[in-house]
Amino acid sequence: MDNLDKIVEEACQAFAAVTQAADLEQAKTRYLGKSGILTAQMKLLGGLPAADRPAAGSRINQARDAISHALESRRQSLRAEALALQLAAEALDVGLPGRGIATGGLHPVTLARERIEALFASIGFSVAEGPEIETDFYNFTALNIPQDHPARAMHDTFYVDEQHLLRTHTSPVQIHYLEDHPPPLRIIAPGRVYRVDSDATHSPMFHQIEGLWVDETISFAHLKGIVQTFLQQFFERDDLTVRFRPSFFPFTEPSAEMDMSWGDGWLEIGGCGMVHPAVLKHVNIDSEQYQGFAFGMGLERLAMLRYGVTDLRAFFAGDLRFLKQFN
Ligand code: 2NL
Repeated sequence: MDNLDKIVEEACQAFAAVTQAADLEQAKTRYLGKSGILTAQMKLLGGLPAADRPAAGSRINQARDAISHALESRRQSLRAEALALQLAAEALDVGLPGRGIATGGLHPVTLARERIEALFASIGFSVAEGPEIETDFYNFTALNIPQDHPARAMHDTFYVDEQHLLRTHTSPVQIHYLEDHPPPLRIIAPGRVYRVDSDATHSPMFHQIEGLWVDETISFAHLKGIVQTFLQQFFERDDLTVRFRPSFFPFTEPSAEMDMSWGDGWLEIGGCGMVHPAVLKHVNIDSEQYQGFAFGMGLERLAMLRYGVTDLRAFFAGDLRFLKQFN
């Protein structure tokens, strides 16, 4: 009985020494458990004279209360320490600035293409698309460019295999369209085209936009009016004029190079002509009943002039400092 105070003191020290909840429960068992130190003191009560038992029992109860109290208060302080550690580890500084949202932008060639598509859509043209890998027939033969024709040498062609090539212009798209749709029809065909050519002003892959209008009364005058009005609207310049110079393409007759007025001079902007009867014949259209005009322009050229880009290679370099300017 005399060492009860010592037992209580030891228990308090043991509780204070633990840092984990599990160790605290072990210490509790050591003092208050069935075979614990304090329980052993209880068992000694039976050996005391009956008169001394109540007082001794009461002292043991006080000791047990003191230990229980110390245990509970250590439990609470351990819980508070754990919570404080967790809060410190999970702390968020809600005052930090956000990371910001990076939005992508459209490539200037895409911007130019969408602008052109919208302008032609407003006068009833549909957009036609087709494969970039073509056969010799659709890229050349149907366009009145037979085997061994010198115009094939003009288009330095990438061949995929004996039967397939990368289209050198988007005209094959229009051949497919003419096969599937009876006239009257008016379409533009934008897309990637490929030629064996690479220097400061030529990329082996570039973009073209071709236009085609076939009906019973379509003339060269319609062609010039449509092209000039389109360019005036694309560049937002009502004073822009177009000049045709005689030229040659196997797929048009007559044919012309198109220049537009720019500053004090002229800039070549594409080629055009009336669809050659041999081309119409390849797609089973009666060239006595129907005529059409066709034209082709380089999309990079139009985009450079519209957006003030001076180096063609900037379109293909993928430099974000360049691309972000169009955001
Ligand atoms: C140019 C010249 C041109 C065409 C493309 C064409 C298409 C069919 C029939 C006839 Cl299906 N012609 N397209 C006609 C004349 C010129 O492009 O300088 N392109 C960048």
